[in-house]
Amino acid sequence: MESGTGLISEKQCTHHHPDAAIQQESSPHWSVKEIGVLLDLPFSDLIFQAQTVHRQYHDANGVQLSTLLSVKTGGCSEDCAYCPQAARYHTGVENQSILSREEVVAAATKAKESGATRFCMGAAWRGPKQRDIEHMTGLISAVKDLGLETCATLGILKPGQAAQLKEAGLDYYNHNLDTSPEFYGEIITTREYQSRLDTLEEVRGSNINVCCGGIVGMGESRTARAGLIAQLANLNPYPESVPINYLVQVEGTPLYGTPELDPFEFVRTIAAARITMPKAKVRLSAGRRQMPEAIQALCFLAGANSIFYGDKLLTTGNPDTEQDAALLKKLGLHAL
Ligand code: SAM
Ligand code: DTB
Ligand code: SF4
Repeated sequence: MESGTGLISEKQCTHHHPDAAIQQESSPHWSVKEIGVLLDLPFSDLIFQAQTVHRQYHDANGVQLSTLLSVKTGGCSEDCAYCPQAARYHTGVENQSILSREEVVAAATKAKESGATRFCMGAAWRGPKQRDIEHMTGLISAVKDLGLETCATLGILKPGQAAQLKEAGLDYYNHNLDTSPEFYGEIITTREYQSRLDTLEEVRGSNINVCCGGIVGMGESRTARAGLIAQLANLNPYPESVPINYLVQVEGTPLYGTPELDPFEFVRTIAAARITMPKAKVRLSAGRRQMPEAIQALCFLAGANSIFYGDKLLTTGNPDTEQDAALLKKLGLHAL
């Protein structure tokens, strides 16, 4: 990769494997080291490269808007160190059993009226049971009937579950790798990295679009951020949607009090995602409420072209829609 010139051609794959041509077409192989080189570039060189790639593949001023709804909140059995919904941490999140079809339709209708095009339903489960899948299929088809794209994030999927969700009209499934394989054990011990890759295979195998990203600001190194991006970029094919979350520190979680990461590191991570996954929608995800507008603008410049839109993420706050509409207007960005 030429550094500093900003002249990008799709990365050449150097593998001599018989499938190399296919691999290159859908997902050129990136090493952690190469992504580390990108992250180490002078900031302006990195942003220029990302912006150049962005303009080759996307409407430079378009932003996709997704609204989140927690359809089942709190009481989760897992130990994800960032998560306010894990039962074992005392975060003040109130448990809420699964919402009814009427409640979800009301929230989705409001999201559509506000301008969202995708509605993402999250559940605090290790993974869904068969009766949960049956309830979710009802929610998915009801949201789909409103003319919205549907997304769900329900945890680990067992064989056959993704097919049922697809059948109900699910367009995207979100399942994050969260961080690099090496740092992962510091954050989660109740499920393996491999289980995440297996769920992503289930989703891919059922022809559901993959939404997969991670979290930045958990005390990881720059190399760990490169490791996360390498994992994502080397999925074959890479995800259609890549949410990059900036850790929302919630009191009571083990990661509360983690030294704040310099926001430029977050912007760099967005740029590396854009360069390595040129066709993906890269989402500037959690953490925007804590982020100055100027940093958000840098994220758009670095190739982010999707946001969570609506007053709430799952349990924590997000900028309100009026504020976001004003920000998009100021920056001359339009909804996709
Ligand atoms: N329980 C399911 C699972 O873990 O797959 C689905 C919901 S879970 C809350 C979805 C994702 O939200 C996590 O993988 C993580 O990337 C993100 N997330 C959770 N808490 C967060 C926080 N405090 N800050 C940033 N991202 C967070
Ligand atoms: C994703 O990558 N980020 C969203 C969504 N996928 C499900 C979740 C962010 C959660 C932030 C903490 C909370 O609100 O509970
Ligand atoms: Fe449970 Fe998901 Fe939170 Fe982990 S991230 S504790 S699996 S809700």
